[in-house]
Amino acid sequence: MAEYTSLQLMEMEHEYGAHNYHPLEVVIARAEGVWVWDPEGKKYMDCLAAYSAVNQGHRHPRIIQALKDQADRLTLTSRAFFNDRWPQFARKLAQTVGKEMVLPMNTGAEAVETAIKAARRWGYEKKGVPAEQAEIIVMCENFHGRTTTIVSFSTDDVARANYGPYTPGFKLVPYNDVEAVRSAITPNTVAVLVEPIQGEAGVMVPDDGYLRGLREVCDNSNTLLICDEVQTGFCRTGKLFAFEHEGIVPDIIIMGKALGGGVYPVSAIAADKAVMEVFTPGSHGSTFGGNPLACAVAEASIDVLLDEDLAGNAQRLGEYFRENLRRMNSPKVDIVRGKGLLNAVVMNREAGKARKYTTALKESGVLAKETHDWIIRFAPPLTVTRDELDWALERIRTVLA
Ligand code: IF1
Repeated sequence: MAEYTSLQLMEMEHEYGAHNYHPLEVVIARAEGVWVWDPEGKKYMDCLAAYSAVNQGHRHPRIIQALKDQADRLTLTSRAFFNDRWPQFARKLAQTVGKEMVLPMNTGAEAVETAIKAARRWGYEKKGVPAEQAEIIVMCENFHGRTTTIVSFSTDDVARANYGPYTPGFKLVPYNDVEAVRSAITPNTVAVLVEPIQGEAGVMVPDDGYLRGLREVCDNSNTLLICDEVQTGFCRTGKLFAFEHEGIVPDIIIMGKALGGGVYPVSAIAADKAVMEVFTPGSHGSTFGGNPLACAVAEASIDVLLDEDLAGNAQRLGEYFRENLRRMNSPKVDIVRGKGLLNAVVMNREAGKARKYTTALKESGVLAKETHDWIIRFAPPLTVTRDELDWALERIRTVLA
């Protein structure tokens, strides 16, 4: 018997936990693969995967084993000393993503901040931008994290209001519009920061050619292209990274979430030496960045993605999932969109807000989350099988009928 009931736990959280979320009313107490259980033993399929941080499925045995083995040897040294795991992980990650070097952090926002610092310093020290004049072009409807600098360039007032004074040096342009970026470039532009698919905005997939267009604009203006792959990375969209769908390579890759295998916060940026060498001793860091436990977990996380071809699974089952959603011809659904297993359903205005449907889905055993009132995001772990997807589709069909 569980120590506390779901209701007791929700009330306890309400009493002692800051109300910075409005969670779906389900308490998760145990998880395995794509399945989670509440304290009363009710079973659900997790179709959020912690916003793509659980691509390998909950508690993947190889990742848990790596965590346990490393925990029995060494967990944290700080970077004041070398340790035996970070060099090996740095090499593995750099070679896996095809960049010369990597810099380890912990959360996605920290990796985004690291990329911003790298781009600004590169601008001053390599491009010759006058001091304090660096500009970074960012996209309307972006989501890159919650630090005060990052929310400074958010267009979502819920995430940004009353956190000023805001960090200057960012220029907003519409997403999916290459010309808007081209005309926003100035001699002081050091970088373009973009999500290959905008997750929080509601899985906004840009036109094919958008990233190629940005790559060309950046090449022609000696500007760095930075792709934030925190949510789209590590096989979620059917490729190791979403930028691969357009055959381009960004100058800086921002990684997080699934790099930690749903077990430990691990993030990083990857770049070639021409960019990474702006970081000199003492110019950036983090107590936990590159810690041995994170490295051991992240190595196993990468192995699982590649050995189980989770990109291939996401590609195949993503097509299957969208095809089945469209075939439902639900009168409540305007749009079905996505890439790989990062998908969203946009409800029409008559249908009513998405929260009603995510609650009904929860009652039927499918956990999905609404975003921006009208959109339901579906992003199960990439280890999901066709039978498990059919189980979810059956319930989605009933709720959306
Ligand atoms: C929340 C969604 C929100 C991200 C991209 C950086 C970060 C994220 C593209 C920062 C984080 C998470 C944060 C979490 C909910 C979720 C999210 F987009 F995934 F749905 F909020 F927009 N770049 N996204 O998606 O990484 O510091 O969180 O490790 O804040 O509510 P983080």
